[in-house]
Amino acid sequence: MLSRNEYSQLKTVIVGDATGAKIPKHDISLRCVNYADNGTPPEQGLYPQQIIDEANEDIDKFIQFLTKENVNVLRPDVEHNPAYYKFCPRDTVFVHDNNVLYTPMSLRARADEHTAYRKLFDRYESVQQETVNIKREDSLYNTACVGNPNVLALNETEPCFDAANILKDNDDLYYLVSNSGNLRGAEMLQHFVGDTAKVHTIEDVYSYMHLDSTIAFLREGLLLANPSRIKDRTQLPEKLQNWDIVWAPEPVDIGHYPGFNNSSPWLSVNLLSINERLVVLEEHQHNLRIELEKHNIDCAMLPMRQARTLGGCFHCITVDVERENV
Ligand code: DAV
Repeated sequence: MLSRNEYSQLKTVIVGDATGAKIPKHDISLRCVNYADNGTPPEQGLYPQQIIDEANEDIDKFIQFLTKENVNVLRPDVEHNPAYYKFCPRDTVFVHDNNVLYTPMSLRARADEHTAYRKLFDRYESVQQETVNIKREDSLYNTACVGNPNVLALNETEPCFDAANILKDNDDLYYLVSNSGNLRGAEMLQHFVGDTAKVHTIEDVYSYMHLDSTIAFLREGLLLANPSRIKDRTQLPEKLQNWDIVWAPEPVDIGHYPGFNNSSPWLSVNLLSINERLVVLEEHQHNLRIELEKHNIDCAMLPMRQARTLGGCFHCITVDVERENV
């Protein structure tokens, strides 16, 4: 059985690759989903080589760490030349129980990204892989979202969501409704997982990309929350309201490459849990480390210099494929 939560002992993980990362062709999906709050997209084309090289150097260090922790590391297909990137497998690949879902991505340029990962699951005989193809017509996107966080980018013309809009806690899945996931997406996810899990939506918390710079699950009953988005525990689905909460301290802003910015400084929350007593944090986040240590969680402090530039820290750039399930 594949991973069912975010925190039990990690056994096998996919780690992304910055090679070939690019700004795709400009279209309505890129404008509404990635740049609703963020000026205009940079020109189409490969990211500057320095970004790609530094990201891959830091990925190599991360892989050395994972190997030392006896975690088996899988990599995206080297032959795959991405239309966007293969740096954040988390965005595309949803793993739960015996199921792998390649989600109906919000960006047109990411529609075929799943082909970089499919072969990695051939080794698991009983695992079912499903791809959702959608049309992504212009009517899916609402350009009124640009500059207005109260209007979401996705209409409800068809189900649409990135896998990183979801966090999993065994029999419960938490789904952020935002610019990268609509309500019909949550319904589709529920249909897909059937009676293996219940999908709970999180709404009116964060309009932009993904759930994993807003909440991280540390163990059953303990979560890390971003206080700039979750102001009060009543904004959480009922099942999470009685969990203990570590409120993330103000992040250390590691900045981004000039002209290329794909995320907020709150990628500090975007940690990868190795197990209930050890997580991987971006190396400058010492105040967060101190808070986590109070809960007996050790932190491996590792570099990810281009995290903000490319829009992903250690949670985004991975997919936990196998954990010791509880
Ligand atoms: O906080 O800007 C980053 C994307 C996480 N997958 C943020 C979201």
